[in-house]
Amino acid sequence: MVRFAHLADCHLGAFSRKPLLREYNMLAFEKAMEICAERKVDFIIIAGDLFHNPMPDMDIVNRAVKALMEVKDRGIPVYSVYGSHDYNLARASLVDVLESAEVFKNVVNYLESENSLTTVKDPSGISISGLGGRKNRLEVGYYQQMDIEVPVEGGIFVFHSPIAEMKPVDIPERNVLPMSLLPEGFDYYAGGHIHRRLIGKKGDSPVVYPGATFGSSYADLEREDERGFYIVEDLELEYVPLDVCEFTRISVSGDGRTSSELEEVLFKKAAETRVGGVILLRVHGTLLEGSPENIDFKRIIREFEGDGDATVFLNNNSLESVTQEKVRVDEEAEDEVEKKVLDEYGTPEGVSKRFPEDLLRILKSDKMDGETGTDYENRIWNQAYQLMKDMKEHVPVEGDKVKQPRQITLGDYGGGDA
Ligand SMILES: [Mn+2]
Repeated sequence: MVRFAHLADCHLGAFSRKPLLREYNMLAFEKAMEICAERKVDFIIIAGDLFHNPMPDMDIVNRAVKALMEVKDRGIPVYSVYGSHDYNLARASLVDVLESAEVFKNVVNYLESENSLTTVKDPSGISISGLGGRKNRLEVGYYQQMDIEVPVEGGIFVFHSPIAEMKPVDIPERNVLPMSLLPEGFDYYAGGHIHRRLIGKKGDSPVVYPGATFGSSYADLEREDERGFYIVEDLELEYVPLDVCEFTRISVSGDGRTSSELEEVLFKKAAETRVGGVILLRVHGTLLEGSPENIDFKRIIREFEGDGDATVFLNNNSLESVTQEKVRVDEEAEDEVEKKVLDEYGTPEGVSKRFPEDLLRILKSDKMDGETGTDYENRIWNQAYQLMKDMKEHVPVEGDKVKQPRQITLGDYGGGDA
């Protein structure tokens, strides 16, 4: 009897601007490690994105290492692969440091193993192989070239990629991995990257995404799914939920209300809502008068959060004012939509049509593999600044000067991708 735990997408350190959410996320992981110890699993697999970024804050590192060492000291090995968030091509990531310190074993590094998979043998006798994720799904190329010997003894294959046949339709992703590219012959495919719990099949073997242990975005938290991980005993799957806090979902419509009426409704709602945990506040609809900018959401959030045992996640993206001009767009491709919108709105007198296009192109450029959040933001800012400087006579200036480039530090980066 072999019993192992399969977790993925812990994203420790996520929600850096929301201390309470960051704490819940960490608590979920600590709880998972405690359960693994209590249940005396033979080993633990973490299928990528253990951390939200390659170099998390030291307090996060400290607690993660403590939790990992507790299971390790009980003789439970931990195997991991890189995720798309905690891998860094240019420099060592924390995952590398923890591997060097033997806190856990990073299962496979494809680049070093030259087109073939290496296998780790757990003391229980189970073989574990794996291939981590890369930014922008670069790992798909590795799967295409990889030479894989079918393991005689079966074993576990750990991966961190979206499988085409299993990917939920609402996750846009260009480079998905067809199931056929997963190497054949394993008994269990331990997936990560998709933050939802999904089970598929390759031949007779389960292909499993346990989902995120807590989540790392508004969309993750808004889903009413359970969060947790799997304990697998002789290929029988048992889902272990991780409940660390209450979730309260509040939806308020602006339909038929003015901005000040809606603001009043929200303050009243905040005054009568006395819950701890996560409050997911969705404000939507079309205002009769006034605009969303007239509403003091910051104060409303503070009002909801009260003494600090609740944390509010606000989504007011679909709140509109009736006077807001709407551009109807039927095109589907992103660049066609942009072109249509720019054509319809036009640019202000004296501003070249190319200005918004160029600015959009700069703002859309992806973070490069190995680029830190700070470097990325500074690069984008400096390019945008240069463009604005070139168009100085057409853009708002302070006095006679264009605002200078600034140094920015960014906590959460990596955006909304899983
Ligand atoms: Mn993830």
